[in-house]
Amino acid sequence: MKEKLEKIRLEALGQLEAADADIEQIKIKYLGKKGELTAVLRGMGALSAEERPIVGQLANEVRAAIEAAIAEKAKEAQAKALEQKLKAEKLDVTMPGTPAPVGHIHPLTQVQRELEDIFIGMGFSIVEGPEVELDYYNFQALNIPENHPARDTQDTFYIGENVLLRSQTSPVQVRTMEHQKPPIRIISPGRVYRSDALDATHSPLVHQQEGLDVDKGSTMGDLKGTLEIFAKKLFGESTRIRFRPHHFPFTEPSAEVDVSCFVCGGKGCRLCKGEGWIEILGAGMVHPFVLSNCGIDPEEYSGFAFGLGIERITMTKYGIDDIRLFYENDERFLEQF
Ligand code: 2U9
Repeated sequence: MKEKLEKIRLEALGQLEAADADIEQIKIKYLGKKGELTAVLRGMGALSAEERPIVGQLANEVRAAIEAAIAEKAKEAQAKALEQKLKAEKLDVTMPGTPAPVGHIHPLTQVQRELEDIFIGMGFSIVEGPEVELDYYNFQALNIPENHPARDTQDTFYIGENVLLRSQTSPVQVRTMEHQKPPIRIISPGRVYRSDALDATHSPLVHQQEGLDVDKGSTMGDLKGTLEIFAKKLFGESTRIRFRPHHFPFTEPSAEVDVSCFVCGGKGCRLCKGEGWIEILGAGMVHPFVLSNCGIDPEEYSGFAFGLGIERITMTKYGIDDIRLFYENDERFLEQF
């Protein structure tokens, strides 16, 4: 019996020495219910009263030795597994991060900000106002009579009897003149809505920027000077402007303003359709009725105003021929700006 126990100790400890020892299998083989050491212990009943305690103690020593060796082996295995895990998951924090795709400013916003910077540089402030407007501010206060075609529902989105989606940002200028005494020098960028079907050159939603200057002695010369500087800063120093007589209910005199073509310098090309000039905005001296409607005495003050479409300016500047490209969120288009 003692030899058997010694043999089991040597065999078990020897197997546990192996690098790839299967700890669980060794535990079952020797210490399990049907294990070799368990079998010896079962045979102890046949021993004499003198031998039993001796063999019993030896058997316990062998069990303890095997259990200790198993525990040690398991600890090593755990340590080894942890070391391998740490190695596998090693993170080099000095490695460069994975760049997240960063978006950028939409071309319409880029142009709006460029226009704002130009006019801020000339002393204008930026003012915004509601897109859902009252008929009064969008038409009546602007000297646009009841029967004017602009008021037709085929041109304007009505929400209620006298509530609509603004068709121009002029209401912002009216609201400003109602509660601010001159001098006033503002631009009002923002969305405006027209009941137009979406096609290559029309959109029910477009972005506009209007300007208003009201002061004592504000003249057409001030208007021309302001717009000339604007045109040169936007389209280049050699750009010239010209005024063509026009009519708007809210300005008198009114003009449509062209810039000399920045591609051919005025000789005529595809962009300017051979004209040498490109229309970019409308302007004029604020109509005295409009000043009066806002509580400003036209005998004491005068003002000029202008309005431009940001899509139109952007399409002209970048040679874009379909307005829908601005709204379709196609990255192949947007990433070019
Ligand atoms: C007040 C008084 C006068 C704003 C003006 C225009 C001429 C004009 C269009 C250009 C392209 C709108 O986006 S567009 O379709 N605008 O031609 N706008 S004068 O005149 C005002 C504004 C407010 C109180």
